[in-house]
This record gives sequence, structure tokens and C-alpha cells, in this order.
Amino acid sequence: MSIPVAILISGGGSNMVRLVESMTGDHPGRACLVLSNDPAAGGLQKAREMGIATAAVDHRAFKGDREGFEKALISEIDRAGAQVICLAGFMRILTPLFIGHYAGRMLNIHPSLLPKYRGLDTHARALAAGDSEAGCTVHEVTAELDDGPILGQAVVPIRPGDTPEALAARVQVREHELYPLVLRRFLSGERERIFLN
Ligand code: NHR
Ligand code: GAR
Repeated sequence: MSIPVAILISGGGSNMVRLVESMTGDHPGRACLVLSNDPAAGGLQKAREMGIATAAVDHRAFKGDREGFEKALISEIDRAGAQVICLAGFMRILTPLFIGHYAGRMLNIHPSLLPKYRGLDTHARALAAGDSEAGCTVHEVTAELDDGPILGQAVVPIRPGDTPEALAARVQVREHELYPLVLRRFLSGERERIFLN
């Protein structure tokens, strides 16, 4: 029996597509839901085209009520029977209400070499600091933002003249390798960190 996985997105969903595509054959997981806080997220259409169930819970309908928003997310996730959750470009900070529901069963991909550059605008911050390398991290999601146990990282060189957009595109290539690899290991019970150079 494979483990049902829900993937949460806010945007184009390129990481989501790679995760869905990876969960075939003898993979321990299968994608059971793609869920977005933005009904217009491009990734929802891509998921539908791959035959995956989708849902949207528009956070703007819950202005000033994060818990109401999260209860609606939880209802969709549990209805789909998801056991594990992957955040893949999901842009809403989650409160302890949501985190407590899925403790130890939730992953995120973050576009920096954590613990450097938690939060947003990671590529611009790495360039402003004069760093010579950047990268991405898959970590377990805990109540503290971008702070959970690190499961995998991939390093990417920073080149002279890099812009945040150019760097983001170079990092994304590695995100697409790292996230499926870490998810497969995670679902197999493997918690040792993996590094891609
Ligand atoms: N929630 C918890 N509790 N812990 C984490 O580690 C989380 C999380 C929710 C999302 C992804 C994340 C990232 O990889 C993530 C990790 C959004 C923001 C943010 O500031 C920060 C980090 C991440 C995602 N969001 C604004 C908010 O008010 C909205 C920004 C926007 O809509 O553009 O939620 O970096
Ligand atoms: C990814 O690069 C991911 O690392 C980043 O958003 C992008 C989503 O792209 N995540 C964050 O910035 C989280 N704050 P995608 O929708 O094409 O996967």
C-alpha cells in the first residue's frame, strides 16, 4: 500500500509536477491531492492535466482568520486521506494549529542553504551578502519558520553578474532533483541528511 501525499502550492507548481511524476511504480508514495491557497495558481491546471485531484482554499476569504483558513485546509487534506504533506512553493505561514495536525509528516523546499536566509527574498539576500554559493534545502516543517530538521541540501554556484532571477532559475534545476529524492527517502523512513554538490 502506498502512502497518500498532499502537495500544497501557491504558484506555478514546477516542484509539484516533479513530485507527482516521481510517485509511480515501486515508489512508496502516491499523490492524492494538490491544494492551493490561490484558485488561480498555475499549478492547479498542471495537476488536473496529470489526473490528480485538486482543491483551492482562497486565503483572502479568511482575512484576519488564519485559523479558519487552516481548518478549511485541514478539511480538504483529511478528506483526501493524505498522510504526508509537501509544501512546494506554498506561501502562507502556518500556525501551530495546522502544524500540530501533521507533526513529523510535513516537508518544505526552501530556496537557500538553511540555516542561512530563512523567510523570503533568499536569492537577493545571498547576492547582497556577496556569497559565492547558494542552494536549496528540504526540511521538516515545524512551528518555527524554516527551522525544522534538515533532510537534504543541494549547492549551486553564484556567478559574477548574477541577478536574483538568474540565480533562482539555477537553484530550481536542483530543487527538481532534490525534492523527489528526499521525499522517496522520507517515505522509506530514512532521516539522514543528503547533500548534492
Ligand atoms: N509554516 C511554518 N510554521 N513553518 C515553516 O517552516 C513554513 C511555514 C509555511 C510556509 C514555506 C516558506 C519558505 O520556504 C513555509 C515554511 C511564506 C512565508 C511568508 O512570509 C515565509 C516562508 C515560507 C512561505 N508568507 C507571508 C505570510 O504572511 C505571505 C507572503 C506572500 O503571500 O507572498 O504568510 O520560505
Ligand atoms: C520554489 O523555488 C521554492 O523553493 C520557492 O518557491 C518556488 C516555487 O516554484 N519557495 C519559497 O519561496 C517558499 N517561501 P514552483 O511553484 O515552480 O515549484
